[in-house]
Amino acid sequence: MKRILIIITILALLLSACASQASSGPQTRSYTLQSDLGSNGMHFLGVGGDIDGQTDPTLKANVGDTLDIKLISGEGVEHNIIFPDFNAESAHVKGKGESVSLKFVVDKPGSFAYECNLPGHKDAGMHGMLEVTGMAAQAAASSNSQASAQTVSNQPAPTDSAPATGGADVVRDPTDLPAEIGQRGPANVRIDLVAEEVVGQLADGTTFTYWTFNGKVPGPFFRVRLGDTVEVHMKNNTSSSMAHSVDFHAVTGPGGGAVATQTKPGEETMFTFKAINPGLFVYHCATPMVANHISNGMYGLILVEPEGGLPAVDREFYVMQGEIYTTGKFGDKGAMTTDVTKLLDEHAEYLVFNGAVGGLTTQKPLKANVGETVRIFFGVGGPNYTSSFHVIGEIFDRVYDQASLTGTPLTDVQTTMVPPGGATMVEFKLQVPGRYILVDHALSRLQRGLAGYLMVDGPAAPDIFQATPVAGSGH
Ligand SMILES: [Cu+2]
Repeated sequence: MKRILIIITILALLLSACASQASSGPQTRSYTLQSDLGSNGMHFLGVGGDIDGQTDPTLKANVGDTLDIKLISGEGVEHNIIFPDFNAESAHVKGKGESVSLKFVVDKPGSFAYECNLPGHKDAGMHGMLEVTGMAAQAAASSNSQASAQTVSNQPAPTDSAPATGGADVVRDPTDLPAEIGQRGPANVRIDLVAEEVVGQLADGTTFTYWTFNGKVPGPFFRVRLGDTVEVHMKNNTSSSMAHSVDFHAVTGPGGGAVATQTKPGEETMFTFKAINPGLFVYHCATPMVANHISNGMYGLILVEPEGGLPAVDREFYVMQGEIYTTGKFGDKGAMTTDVTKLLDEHAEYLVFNGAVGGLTTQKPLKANVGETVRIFFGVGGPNYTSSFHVIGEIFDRVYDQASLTGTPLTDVQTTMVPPGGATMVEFKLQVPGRYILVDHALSRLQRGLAGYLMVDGPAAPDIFQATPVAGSGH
């Protein structure tokens, strides 16, 4: 019995010796950070301990310590945390309250940055510093057995391998636009936008994760009148991974509304503006990285009719051009998302009218009849490419250059230039039946999906155009 007691005592002494040795050596430093989105941008907020309540707090450690970071999504926007100098990168948090952990050993002294590496989030403010004190050599001795970073997540791994077929139809029908306003006086008008992230059909066998206004690309066509007071409601779906917003080029005020409408998933914002300039204006999401939100599909047009409305035409169409920067190459099959490097290099894989390859050709072509005058409201979401808008086989009778509706239109124009974030309004009469093709006359883009059809029905007009050889013509 006595012998057993002695053994226990020796064991206890040994254990306590080990413990005291451990506390004087490398330690585990635990920090909790919570993502935060407010009017002053996106940030990491310290939770608990020395960093409680601090914005983008400076974290501290000694060489050889294990850093144990817990990242919580405070607002339901997708984030992660990375320490580039240590090749340490956490999984992504998505839903509000979700958390991920990141553990790694700091093996060198110095000042190092940490940040969220989702597109635009660092620029929006999500970055801070890690200060590591101590000697590099000591670190090498104490930590070379556990050099690599490990990540632990409480959520299932992202499934980017969704089936490529069966993506939602995101193509906005080119006839989906409200009737003219015409003669009424100024009024109060309410418009509603809902940010919806959807896996849509980009091309045959290829899907893409679109971010949309109201499920289609482009977003809804809005029609108001000069002098109207417009109440804009901006809702972001609960299932969204990102915050979204809207900047209307028709607005006179900060950010075109973008400052007032940074909207977290599951929330709604609003603002009002008075339409004091007539014209055809682009609107788009303006949440960092703005180019990413636009290229993913978040753009549309709003028409502010001048007093008395626009001249009467027989048909109106709504067409917008955009670029898509997919992870795979043009023509690759499968589920695609955005390649941010290609986006920053302005190297688009796809260019599309109304959201998808074939959207305005085989799926939803423009249709009209001989004798009718048609109007196309054409805008460029972009975010980067200027369009040389042209209809093969037609001449624009009138071009409201730069979508200026109050000046005298240009007449008899073949091709008109429309910059990103810009628009035009063109009108022309149809005399000859057949298929006309809408293009950007930078025709390499035709090979990357950029085409639309205008199908014109009606009697032939041989006095204007004759495709069959005439007897005696020598052909
Ligand atoms: Cu957005």
